[in-house]
Amino acid sequence: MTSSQIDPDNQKIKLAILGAPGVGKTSIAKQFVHNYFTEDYEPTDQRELYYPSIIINDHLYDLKIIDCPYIPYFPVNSLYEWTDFRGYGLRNATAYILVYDITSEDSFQYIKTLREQILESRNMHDVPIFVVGNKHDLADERGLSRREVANVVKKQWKCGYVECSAKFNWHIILLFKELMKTIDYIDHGHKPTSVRVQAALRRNRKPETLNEKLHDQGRYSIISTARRLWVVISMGSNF
Ligand SMILES: Nc1nc2c(ncn2[C@@H]2O[C@H](COP(=O)(O)OP(=O)(O)OP(=O)(O)O)[C@@H](O)[C@H]2O)c(=O)[nH]1
Ligand SMILES: [Mg+2]
Repeated sequence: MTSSQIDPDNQKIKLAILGAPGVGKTSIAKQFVHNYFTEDYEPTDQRELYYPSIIINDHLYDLKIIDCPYIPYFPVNSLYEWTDFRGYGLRNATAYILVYDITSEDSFQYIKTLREQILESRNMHDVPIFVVGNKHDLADERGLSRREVANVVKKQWKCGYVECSAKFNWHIILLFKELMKTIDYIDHGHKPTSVRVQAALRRNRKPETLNEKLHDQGRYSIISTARRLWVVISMGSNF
């Protein structure tokens, strides 16, 4: 597949960002979508939605990122989802990003419980959970050791694990890239060898080529790139 043959049937992906209060959920979403960070803390009181699009492995995905306010528990059934607006739309997410603050052990305990509630509440077949340790810039004040957490998350939970700093925009793109790789793998499986070879041959291609193609369609403009992950703003995407 070449850049001019990007799959026109964009996949709709709903990502829910969950975690204890103040761990940096909003900061991660805003840094990813708008390259914006502030030290000021304004607790999120109702869910915020972001609509970036992403190209990975020549597949175009329209994302709906749900930045959730703190929820005391995951909505165990659709009745709970409807009665508490904070948890609305969470039960059918395509993937979950569970954020904790590496300086707060309590915030890890929170996502531990939340993960159990998610697993008990819905069918999680092919629904990835990604655990994110935010505020890496404060690693001197770390609570649990990285090895301890990575061991639990990767080996026991079989989940992806990334540490990042929304403050310094460190590993934010990486986090979404790793998650989208997982989702792309679930959707498309392994690429056929011939496509992989073509992809390798194209690695030197200038980013502008794809940007221009998308611009020609009048729908997208690229705001950020990192190796094979392309983050684009989708004009008027709504789902
Ligand atoms: N040092 C540091 N501070 C951060 C980082 N990310 C977020 N913060 C700060 O942590 C505070 C909370 O960040 P938010 O993004 O609002 O946290 P939240 O998880 O959305 O909080 P709620 O909406 O209340 O659940 C703010 O003061 C941010 O500036 C980071 O990577 N490093
Ligand atoms: Mg918030």
